[in-house]
Amino acid sequence: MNTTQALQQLGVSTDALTPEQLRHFDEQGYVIIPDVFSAEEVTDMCAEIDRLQKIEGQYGGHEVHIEPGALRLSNLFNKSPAFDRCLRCAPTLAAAHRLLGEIRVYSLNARNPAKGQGQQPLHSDAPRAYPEDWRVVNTMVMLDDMTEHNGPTRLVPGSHKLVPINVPDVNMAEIDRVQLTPEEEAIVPKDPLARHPREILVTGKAGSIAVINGRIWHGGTRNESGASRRVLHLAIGRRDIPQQFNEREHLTQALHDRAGPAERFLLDIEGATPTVDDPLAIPDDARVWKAAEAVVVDRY
Ligand SMILES: O=C(O)CCC(=O)C(=O)O
Ligand SMILES: [Fe+2]
Repeated sequence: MNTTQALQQLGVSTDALTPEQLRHFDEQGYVIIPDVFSAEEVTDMCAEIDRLQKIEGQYGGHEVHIEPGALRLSNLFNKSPAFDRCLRCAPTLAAAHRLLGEIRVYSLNARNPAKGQGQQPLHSDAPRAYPEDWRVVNTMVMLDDMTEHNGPTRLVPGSHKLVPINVPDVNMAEIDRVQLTPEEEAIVPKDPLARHPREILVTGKAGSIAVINGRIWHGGTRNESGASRRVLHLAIGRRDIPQQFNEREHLTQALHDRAGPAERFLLDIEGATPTVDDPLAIPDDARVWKAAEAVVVDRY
């Protein structure tokens, strides 16, 4: 199996994005697409998020990192079949295959900032070893309307071509520190929590998605209104980059049994033996979202 075959088997068309959408994604580093998931699909996924968040509470997200002020969940493919449909999210998979070549799931997380909270440092989700080292395509799947008031994602258009900043430590793979030249250092925001002069807010109706190049400078913002803002982060990685969440090591019998060949390929669980009885077991403590360090060098 390879990515082309897997996408074909899943009925995902590689021309799911129009030439105009592809151009926007290449040049601006993101594209917003309405009506990708139906109202029924959104309702189904929301019900599962609410159920899981009641169980996991403040430890939600512990498999990757927790974030005070925002409810998170991770390991969602193992926790509910409601999210299987994300493996057929055509715009994300088509954009990822085109940018990254051979791909697999990087992670599937959920995030919902609480009232008055949720401002994240402006960051990139992936580091780079060289300028065109594209590693991750991420997606904000909007399960509530995302408005200017309930903590929308902010991003800086075109910044995927700049040095990655404040990459979460869990995403660094083989890279110890992000290296940047003095010229690059000069453009790094001094206060990563502050509004960037060129940032825009990503908004859309429930069922819309925003597909982003994982290098784009982005982050969650403060939820001013307190209205629910459930978003899934469907992240797809280049197949040779370690997954943010290793699906093979966390495989449940249920996911193993229901996944077809193309889904097993995309999750990279082909031939894996399920070892986890209860994916909802809560640990005693969990790590908090943290950015990796950066270092200034003459050249890289
Ligand atoms: O949920 C959001 O708006 C963005 C979250 C994000 O970028 C992250 O947690 O890495
Ligand atoms: Fe992010």
